[in-house]
Amino acid sequence: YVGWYLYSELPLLSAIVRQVPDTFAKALAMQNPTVPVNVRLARQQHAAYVKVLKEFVAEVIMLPADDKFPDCPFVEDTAVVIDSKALITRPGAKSRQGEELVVKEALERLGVEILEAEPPARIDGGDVLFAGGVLFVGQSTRTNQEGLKALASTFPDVPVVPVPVPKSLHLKTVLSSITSDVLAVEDSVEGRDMFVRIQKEAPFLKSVLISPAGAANIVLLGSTVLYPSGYGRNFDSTYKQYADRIIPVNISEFHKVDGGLTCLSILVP
Ligand code: CIR
Repeated sequence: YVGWYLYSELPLLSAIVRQVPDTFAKALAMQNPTVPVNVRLARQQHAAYVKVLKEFVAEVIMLPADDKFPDCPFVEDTAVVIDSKALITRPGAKSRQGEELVVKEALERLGVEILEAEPPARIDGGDVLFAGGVLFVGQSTRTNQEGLKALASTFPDVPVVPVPVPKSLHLKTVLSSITSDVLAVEDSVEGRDMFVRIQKEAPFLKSVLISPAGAANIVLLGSTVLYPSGYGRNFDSTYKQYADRIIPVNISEFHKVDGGLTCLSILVP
């Protein structure tokens, strides 16, 4: 087992995911999808995503869906975990407040130290990017100053930096990490402005511009990149220079309600 630790690029991780509820077509969306969400297809896509995750993590904890919460598969928004500590968030959308309870219980079972955001703090995990040793926190419609402060007091040793998110749902809708020092950044005015802000704090971070909107939300597992293939584009050549392995994952039904790949899991060391 010592050998496994030495040679694997990934620490032993657990992943928390949550099943797709019957009410998923009622999930929040900034724009009503032109083609409605197909819940059956969403479940198939979710299962395929989980299957990919299982290749990389020691354990996938599958939480049951709750029809009261159409957005419950987007677990990323409910907790921010670094090392063995977590901030349980207070989701920014009213209809999502309460989703965090079962996630908190799952994290407790994993032995993670728990802190909780209290009103008036509002914060979604999708607004939090840990890159270059800095916690970048989107200031979006979902995450306020108090939410940022809750994060800062949970992780007092890490610098916490606000990044305005003027248009998109979350910070990570627009950018995410491809390697420890490269970010995939949406090729838009918003994306470029956000990256300028980030680079001010962490000048060694580089960027790769990605379009269309939403496609820069990727999951990094060791030196493997999972990227969303539901945008009708193949990004293999873009990511090849950064990753040993590239896995396209189609989550078209989740994109319809503003969800990306990172939203669908919480990775716990
Ligand atoms: C929402 O509006 O909250 C959900 N429909 C989408 C959440 C996506 N989560 C994320 O980007 N972390």
